[in-house]
Amino acid sequence: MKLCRYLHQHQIRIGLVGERGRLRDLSGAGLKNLTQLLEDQNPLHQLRSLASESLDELHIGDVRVLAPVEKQEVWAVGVTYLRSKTARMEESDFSASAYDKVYDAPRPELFFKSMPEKVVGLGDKVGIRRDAKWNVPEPELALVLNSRGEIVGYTIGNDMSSRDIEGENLLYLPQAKIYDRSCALGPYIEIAASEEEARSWKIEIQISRGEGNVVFCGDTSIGRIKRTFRELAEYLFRSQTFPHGAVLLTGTGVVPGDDFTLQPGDVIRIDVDGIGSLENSVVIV
Ligand code: DO4
Ligand code: MG
Repeated sequence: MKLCRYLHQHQIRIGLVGERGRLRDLSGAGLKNLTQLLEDQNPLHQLRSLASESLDELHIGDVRVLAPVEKQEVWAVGVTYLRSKTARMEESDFSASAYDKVYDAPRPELFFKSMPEKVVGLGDKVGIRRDAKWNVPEPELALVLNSRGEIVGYTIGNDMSSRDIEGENLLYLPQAKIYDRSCALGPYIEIAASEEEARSWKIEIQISRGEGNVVFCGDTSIGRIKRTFRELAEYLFRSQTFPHGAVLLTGTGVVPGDDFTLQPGDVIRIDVDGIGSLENSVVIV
């Protein structure tokens, strides 16, 4: 079941997305925010019960879809796919052994990505830094976790990154990863899927330039992520509380060739089988 956070008639509402863009307004059944549902002891049961009520119906094309995040911090894990490890070892002489080691180490790489209010949603612009020369999107599955560290759902994430800054020195990672418009999430949260099902999904990316020329496309299977989702969530919640829950990006497995960099105006589209499509155009920040 797909949940959506959207703006309609100047109000933020929560809706259930159905076939052919059908959107049912859950606010009418008393659901005022996402967190209320994510924190429920049995979100799926709660959602089914809300969905059985008679609800106003809209079309997704008539509303503004917002990033599916409220007060949740966004974190990310890195080097969870072999492709990510090799790409990073190639971009950096200086830090190559760090990437090599973390791929096999028991403790994963975890880093802070974004405050919720800085996340951009479907149709918003994502940023490339004005002081970076080599910029890429990172298409990633994102885990939606409640305050108990339970995986309640999945959404799509784009971990925008500056590879030249990251490659110059590992200590520059926060500057390569955290800046205005560097994190996109959306469009929906898929609530019902198990980890096994999510691991069977494909994640695809397409980057278009100018009159729709495709300048890069690629895909991978979510099942290639080296670590289990439970393990990733468990490390995030070790010695740290998230009173409103958190969103955790699970790493990228699709990296364009070394001669590719994003340009302003490029359109990035990320598709995940079980969730939908997240599309954003690029702007310099
Ligand atoms: O250490 C660099 C970041 C890794 C990352 O973001 C990824 O693998 O997706
Ligand atoms: Mg990443």
